[in-house]
Amino acid sequence: MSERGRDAGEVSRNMADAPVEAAEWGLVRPYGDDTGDGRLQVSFTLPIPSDARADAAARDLARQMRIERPIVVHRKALGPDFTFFIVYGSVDAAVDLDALEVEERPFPILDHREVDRRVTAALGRPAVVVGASLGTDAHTVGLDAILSVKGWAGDKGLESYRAFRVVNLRSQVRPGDLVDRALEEGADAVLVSQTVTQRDAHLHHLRELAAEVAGRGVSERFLLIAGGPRLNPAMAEELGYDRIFGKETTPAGVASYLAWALSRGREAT
Ligand code: B12
Repeated sequence: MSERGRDAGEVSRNMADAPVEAAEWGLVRPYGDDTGDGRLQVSFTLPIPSDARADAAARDLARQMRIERPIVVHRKALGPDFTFFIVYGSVDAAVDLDALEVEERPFPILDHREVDRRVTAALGRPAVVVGASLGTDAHTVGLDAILSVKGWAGDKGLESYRAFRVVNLRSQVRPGDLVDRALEEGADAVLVSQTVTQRDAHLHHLRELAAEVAGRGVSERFLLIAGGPRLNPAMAEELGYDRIFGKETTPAGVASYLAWALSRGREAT
């Protein structure tokens, strides 16, 4: 229930009322042809051949998802036994923007010079950052985007800061080996990347590392940070991490977080 005392569930089932209610109540619905008409498209794959029955199956699934008047606008065979669909339709669900809880970023985005100044003031030396792509995951591009000088989208990575000494262990690193190396290097922060989410492999690997760190009693020695395209920052506490970064993370965002987190409780400014 929002502060305005209205619940998105109270919205009329009559789609013709939707734009009016949206305007009056501050609710938003998907936009297709007109504001608030609730039109959207969804995509999915079904394990069936691409034929007329497949269209009917996709529409039926969409109706069960409360998508009204579903139309299959794209159907493509993925081999003989699977079919990919894009279905267009409309929903009467609405979002009450006032009722949403969104975490504000607790740290400011700093420029290079300020990151260098704060980390050096806090530690009296460069911070040691040890990074790896964990477990069976062979993807390194995301990790390199954050760590290497070349960075991401014109934003240089942590190696370009005076404030950080970066040790990049690359991919398929076992949790135990990562913790060994982090301790050997005197890491202030351990940064791990997870890209593959099949069968929740990413969660499994992240939990394994968190358990290894906790099991060895070294949780206080370094910050534990994870990143990847399908990770949600809200999962940090549940997974036992200090911070989690999602898709489109910038190196500056990570550097700023490190400057903030490493100087908390110390004379940094
Ligand atoms: C390149 C690539 C590969 C390359 C990787 C090469 C390399 N050295 O990294 C190769 C060919 C090896 C590969 C292999 C596989 N891949 Co691949 N791959 C991709 C691809 C095309 C691009 C990924 C990428 O580089 N993105 C660019 C980077 C910059 O983006 P990013 O990873 O999201 O990183 C950003 C953020 O997420 C964040 N971030 C990421 N890591 C970290 C870490 C920290 C600490 C922080 C702070 C932030 C952070 O910051 C980055 C910058 O913003 C994607 C599809 C796609 N278009 O995304 C598939 C994809 C990731 N791969 C996929 C799959 C399935 C595989 C394979 C399993 C295929 C197979 N059957 O063999 C294997 C996996 C092997 C393994 N054991 O891991 C799937 C994953 C599906 C899933 N969610 O599980 C994808 C999505 C393709 C698909 N649509 O199916 N892959």
